[in-house]
Amino acid sequence: MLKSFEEVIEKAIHFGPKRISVAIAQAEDVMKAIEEARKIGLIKGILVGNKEETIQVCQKLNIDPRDYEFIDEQDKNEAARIAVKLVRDKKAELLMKGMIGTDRILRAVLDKEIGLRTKRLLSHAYVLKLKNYDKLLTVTDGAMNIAPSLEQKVQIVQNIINFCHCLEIEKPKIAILAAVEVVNPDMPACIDAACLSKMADRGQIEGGIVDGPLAFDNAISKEAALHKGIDSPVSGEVDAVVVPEIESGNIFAKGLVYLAEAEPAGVLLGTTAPVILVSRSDCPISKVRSIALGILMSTYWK
Ligand code: COD
Repeated sequence: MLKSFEEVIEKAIHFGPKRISVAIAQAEDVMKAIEEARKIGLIKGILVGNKEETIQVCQKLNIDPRDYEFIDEQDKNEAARIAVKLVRDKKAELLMKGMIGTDRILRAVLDKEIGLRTKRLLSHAYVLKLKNYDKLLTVTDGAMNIAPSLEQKVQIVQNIINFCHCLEIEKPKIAILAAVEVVNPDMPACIDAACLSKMADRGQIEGGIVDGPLAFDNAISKEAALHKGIDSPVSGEVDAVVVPEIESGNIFAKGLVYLAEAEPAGVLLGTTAPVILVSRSDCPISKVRSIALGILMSTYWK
């Protein structure tokens, strides 16, 4: 099991360098990340966007533009489509969101003609390293699916189990979060959580141990769970938490980053090739970590 981003990066370096297409690279934090990833042998970059501005950023950061391939496109939507198509046409192995809104890049990824769709639901993994938790904790889905149905949650859970396998977690422990741990019929998140848990018991979701509904305290702390008389196979050892909808996941993950100094990374799951999807405000190193996760996915994802 890979328990830290250092281990993830170390492992990913063995499979690099991979070709990555970057949608809108003309931003300092994007180029800092790309250059760092290139230097440590993770990637070779194809930079799509405003070439002149990207070269200016490179010069400011003492980056040699000759180390990169450029595709000049001023329009952001068109640049996103070109970056996606490069992956679709196998001219790049990974896609990275640069200085562009999440919804714009997602629309290009979802495009029926040039996109990276598969038969699966696409979902997002927000991977966090916390100071007081001894392994990586992944939150899903706080960035793509706005209000998933039960059917979509089944796929979100299956995606996150498959993602955990890429981190060499043999039987990942997945907590389905709600506000309480009993099934309250007035709380739809509880009902979905109970269904998902039972579906995993019956083999309708495979490859992990799934339990819910669990309030976050009982998911993350065995002690808290036992205190409430809950004997859960995932309590205190969760690899991933599944949140009810996008707002709770997004607020929760960003709350941990800004208030608890969690180190973040983010990738999209269920695409034909890995998509690095981090917040524009995330620091360059979080983008390098995300690229490393993407490389592991391009090697291990099933
Ligand atoms: N997986 C697979 N296919 C999908 C998915 C998905 N998760 N979502 C939509 N599709 C398919 C649909 O079946 C349809 O064929 C096509 O894509 C368009 O679907 P719509 O009309 O629902 O898609 P859009 O373009 O209106 O919205 C898709 C977005 C991903 C843009 C939308 O869901 C969205 O804005 N999500 C939140 C993104 C965001 O702002 N995140 C911020 C966090 S940083």
